[in-house]
Amino acid sequence: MEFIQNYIDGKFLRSKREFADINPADGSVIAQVSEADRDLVDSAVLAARKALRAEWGKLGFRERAARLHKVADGIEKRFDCLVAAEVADTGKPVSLASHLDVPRAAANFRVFADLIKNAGLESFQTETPDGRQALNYAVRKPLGVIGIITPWNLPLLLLTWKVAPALACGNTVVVKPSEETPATATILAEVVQEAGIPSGVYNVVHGFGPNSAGEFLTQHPDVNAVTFTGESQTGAAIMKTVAASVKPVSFELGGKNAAIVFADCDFDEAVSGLADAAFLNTGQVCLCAERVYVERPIFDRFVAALKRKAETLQIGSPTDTQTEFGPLISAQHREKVLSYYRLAQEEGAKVITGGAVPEFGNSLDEGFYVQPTIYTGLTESARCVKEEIFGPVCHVAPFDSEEEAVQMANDTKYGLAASIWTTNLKRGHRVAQQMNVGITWVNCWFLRDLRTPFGGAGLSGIGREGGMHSLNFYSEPNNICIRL
Ligand code: NAD
Ligand code: 6OH
Repeated sequence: MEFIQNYIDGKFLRSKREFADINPADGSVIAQVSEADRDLVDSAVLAARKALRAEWGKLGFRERAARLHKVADGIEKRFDCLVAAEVADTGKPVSLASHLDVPRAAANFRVFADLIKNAGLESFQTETPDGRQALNYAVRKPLGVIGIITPWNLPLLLLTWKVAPALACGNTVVVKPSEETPATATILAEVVQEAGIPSGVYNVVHGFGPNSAGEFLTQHPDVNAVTFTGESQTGAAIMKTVAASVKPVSFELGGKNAAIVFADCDFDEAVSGLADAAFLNTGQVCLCAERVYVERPIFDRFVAALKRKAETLQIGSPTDTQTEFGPLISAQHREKVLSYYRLAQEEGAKVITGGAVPEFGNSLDEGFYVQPTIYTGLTESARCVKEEIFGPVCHVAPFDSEEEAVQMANDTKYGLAASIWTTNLKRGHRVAQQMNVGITWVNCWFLRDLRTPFGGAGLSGIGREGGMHSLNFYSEPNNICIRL
């Protein structure tokens, strides 16, 4: 059996306690993982602090960028190994990991390597009322040691989305990947080492949240900033912890995202887009649409077409290249999703399809599968319409006017993403601009340009990452005023 170890100051380290890494497709144990205790987290932060003052701290941005490109090369070289590890840890289909997760990890390093080379500085020519002149310009300095805490749904993609800009800006990092998916962050340590990134710049500590590595990292007085992707409630707990030492935070949190489908949409494009938005990664993407509002004249036809899509999804083993739909991440998460499936019926939902656990008659029955599920008939105040389920499930409701659709879509404490489906260009712009979210897609979903602002309003997060937004979070401006 394999061991997954912590990576601190360029060395792989075991600790006293271990926990099991489980394959969600059949419940088997993939590896034992070393859980970092407080001393190990302390040594990771110390190594990161020391590395800031050593070679890494003296490198210019061109050389940092060159090494980040080498990390991207290394990810591409280990493509198959990273895909296999991600598939085993998450249960996501191999087709998805090889089209989305691993290519995006390489792209994250390339985009931020190029951006740091091309980003300009803010400057002002100053004239005061009494006639003095000055030139102001702000240089970007690293924040220092960044604590990075990530979830299990897109493990390598979301980790590198933070590691790449943090390193591009000259910081050092201590990452705490999700306890469910420790493998790819650990393989990345080897890639980073081979790319010539000095020891101590990238450190990995494994473990859980409360009273474990996650909390030890966010509590640490020598961590200069915390960036976190995960549940809104966890974000609240981390915020409390970091308040004691007033650290900057960037939070990418949960969502209860709406899609609005107008009768004038390209019907087939909308059905296929919504099938992705509801079921991709078994519905475990923060951007997934769990609330779908469809204009009444096409409501019945749309529900029937989405049901066909759900029922023809190829459910199976994640390692089979034909599989489109894998298990949920864990037995515990399946229990949560199934509790919402039961609640939906108690709340009066009509089950259009799914709502149960599929049967395979083989080892996959030990996995954490649920059926893709569509409900209709719930009131807008139902808990299943209000709370993030984070499974392959959506509720479809009819609407009669644009105003009503906008009002229902915005009636949530979350504010991450929305999608609008219409062939009326003016309506697309008009409705998109009324969405109280961080990201709105028109006639598409999860189509990403890594230079754009990414993040959420309300319970969905604090701040934006992406492009210059990431550079601005991961650096500290020092404004220099020169009297002319
Ligand atoms: P989670 O909040 O349970 O865990 C995320 C990470 O936080 C894990 O590494 C965990 O160990 C750690 N953690 C938990 N408690 C902690 C604590 N008290 N202190 C420090 N660390 C702690 O989230 P999850 O279940 O892994 O992921 C699913 C959630 O993430 C969903 O709510 C989803 O919407 C959200 N998500 C949001 C985005 C986004 O970009 N907005 C992206 C992906 C996932
Ligand atoms: C949430 O599960 C998905 C987040 C995606 C990104 O952060 C991204 O950069 O595409």
